[in-house]
Amino acid sequence: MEDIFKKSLEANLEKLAAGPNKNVEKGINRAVSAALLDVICRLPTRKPATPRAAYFSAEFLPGSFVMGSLANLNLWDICKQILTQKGYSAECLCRPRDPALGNGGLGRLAACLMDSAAATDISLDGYGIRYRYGIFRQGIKDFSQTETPDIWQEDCPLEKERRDQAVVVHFSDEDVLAVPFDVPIVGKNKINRLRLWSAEAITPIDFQAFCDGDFCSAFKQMNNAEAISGFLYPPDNTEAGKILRLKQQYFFSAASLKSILRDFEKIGKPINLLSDYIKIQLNDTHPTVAIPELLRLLCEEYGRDFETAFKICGEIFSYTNHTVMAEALECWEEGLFCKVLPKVYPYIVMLNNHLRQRLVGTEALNQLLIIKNSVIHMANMAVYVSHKINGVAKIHSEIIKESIFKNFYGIYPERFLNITNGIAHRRWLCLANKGLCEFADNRIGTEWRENLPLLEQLEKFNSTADLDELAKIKSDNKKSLVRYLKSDFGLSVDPDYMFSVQIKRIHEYKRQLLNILSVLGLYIDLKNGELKDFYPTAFIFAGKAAPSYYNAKQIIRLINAVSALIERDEAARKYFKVLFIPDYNVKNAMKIIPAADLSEQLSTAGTEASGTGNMKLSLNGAPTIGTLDGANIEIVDYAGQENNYIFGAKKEQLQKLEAYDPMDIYYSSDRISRVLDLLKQGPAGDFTHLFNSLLFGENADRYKVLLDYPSYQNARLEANEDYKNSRVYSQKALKNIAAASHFSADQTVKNYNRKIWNV
Ligand code: 26V
Repeated sequence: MEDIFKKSLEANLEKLAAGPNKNVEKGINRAVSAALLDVICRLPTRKPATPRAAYFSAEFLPGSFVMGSLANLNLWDICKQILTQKGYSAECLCRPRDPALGNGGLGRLAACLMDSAAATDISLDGYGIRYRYGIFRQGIKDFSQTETPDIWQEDCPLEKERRDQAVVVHFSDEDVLAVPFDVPIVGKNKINRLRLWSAEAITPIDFQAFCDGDFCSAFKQMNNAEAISGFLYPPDNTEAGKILRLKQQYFFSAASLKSILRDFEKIGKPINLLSDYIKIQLNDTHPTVAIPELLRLLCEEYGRDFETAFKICGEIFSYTNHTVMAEALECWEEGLFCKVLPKVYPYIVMLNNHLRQRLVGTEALNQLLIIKNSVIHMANMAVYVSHKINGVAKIHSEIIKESIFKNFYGIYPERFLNITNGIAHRRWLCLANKGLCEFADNRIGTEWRENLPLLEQLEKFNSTADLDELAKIKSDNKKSLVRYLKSDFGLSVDPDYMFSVQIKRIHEYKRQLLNILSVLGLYIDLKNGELKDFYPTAFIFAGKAAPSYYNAKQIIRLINAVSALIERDEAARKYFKVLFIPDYNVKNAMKIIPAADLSEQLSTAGTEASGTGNMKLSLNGAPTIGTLDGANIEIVDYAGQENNYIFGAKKEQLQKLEAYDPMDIYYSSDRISRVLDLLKQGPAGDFTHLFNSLLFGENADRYKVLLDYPSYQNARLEANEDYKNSRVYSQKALKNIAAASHFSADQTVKNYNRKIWNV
């Protein structure tokens, strides 16, 4: 494989050198893609009759497909070597914009699982939407977030348009053409497929209007259809936004089912055997409209009765829950749903009646209903039909059984299971952290690259020489991040500072506010001469706030304001640096993560389903400062409490907490009131809104920032103290690297297959 790739790449690069040199970056990407395709066409092809699983997801955040394929085929090092030999920079491969077709963890997990399925020989295809605009590109102006469109579709050589396999999707007001774009997801012995659908108007209809001179309606129809794959998650605070979102969900669910059924028909088996051929994993509630749609198809197109169709659907579907935030569980007003999807709606009513009949007499039947007070609860429907329902970390899978799905759990306990998330280590370690990979290769050989659990053996390599080498690798990675920040963002930071890193979506429950308030607290201590021997630290943040999320945007503004405050103060600058890196995405994550000294995982206990950034940081040798929440719990179980910095109230303590009044804390703690008072027209600017949200109203300090502040500050000082002794700290890093061997997405996807799909 390596030989074929090498020959092909060299030949392609020669052509590139000989040709007109218009856009070298593009040329290099094309050359590498072509060489990859030469390898890919020799892999065993997709066999249409093989039983398979399908991952239905409204989000995929794959990062560069070229880089991902190189990582999956273990061709990255050789590729880099050849490019360097020929005088090109491998950096070019990260240059084109990533397809950023997701918001965060949910979409990134989908991409990691796809990569790992190909690597572990599991037949898993991904189905989603080819949004014209993925998540916005973030900038910072006057301390605040700006949003601009992200144009990514220009150059994606591994992607293939399959117009021949387009299908029509029907809505009450229009028919839309769904055109699939396929990307091969490769492993050493496997090609799977990511199929993303793009929406188009069906031309004959437009054309007629056009001929009739009705340009307005011809173009409007065209634009209406194209809007369906226009934007990732349109804001749903308006009726039009809601309708568009429902249309998106149905659009890709219906198109994907058609495509699957078409493949199944080619095998020539009776429809009753469909579930032997396909298992569908519903990634959160977004694709759950696939359930009534498949019921409808089985009844109307294949002539099955409802009971048979229901049984088939039960065998096919399973559902993963990714959040306990009530706001994120998809609900539709019955009227709206019926208006957009009148043919699908009756099947939801039938499901609701079926549930009512089957569970008649059950206590709390009302909680279980799919339709309540004219609102359709998609999560209830998913749980009622699916044969398996999983959470994404141990604690989260327990929480869903005792909270949102408590009543279902009482009736169907055997359906519920946990599958802890994992990460594609070939991307997050092999691609991102060359130094650490070589450190491992030199001590335990290279087999861990295919089998991450082997990395656990690294733990015993803890001589002073080993630990010093580990520290050197980290220091080199920090220098490399510093260069990147300078060249691409014009940001400066001293690589000798400790790098404390919080990178994730900005959300109140993730508590970036706790982090930045604590920085303000340290600043006050410094000014009062109360901060002794503090090791200089760079507090690094990155993440996007939803454009309509006011508080999250204020938190970004506060971070940047505190950054400026410290910058203006010569004494403070010697100890602190606050850095907000704009436009957090897969590419930036790959640069930041290997350079982190400390991983900030601060969510209020019980709110973060799992987290996956926490795993990536741990695998790259950053101990966690965090709460006992999500996968932090499992990270610490494997790596040891003594090698991490756990703080804050536990979930059980929070549940017992009656009548929490943050004002009590404000009045009883000078340390806390001093910090909070700075928010009110203090030196950093006016942040009265954040001040108020912490102290006033029914939801004052909803996420218990003030409650956990003192223990966070202590944990932070403890980590700072430990960091001063490089060997002590590297030993903790080493334990984390070895223990993160438990979080390979290879293992996760194998669990999905073993416990749910069996394909
Ligand atoms: C969405 C929304 C949208 C409405 C406002 C409130 C809200 C809160 C949370 C979400 C998250 C949607 C689902 C999601 O992305 N979950 C993430 O899934 C990751 C992969 O399983 C997991 O690691 C993260 O903990 C979880 O937040």
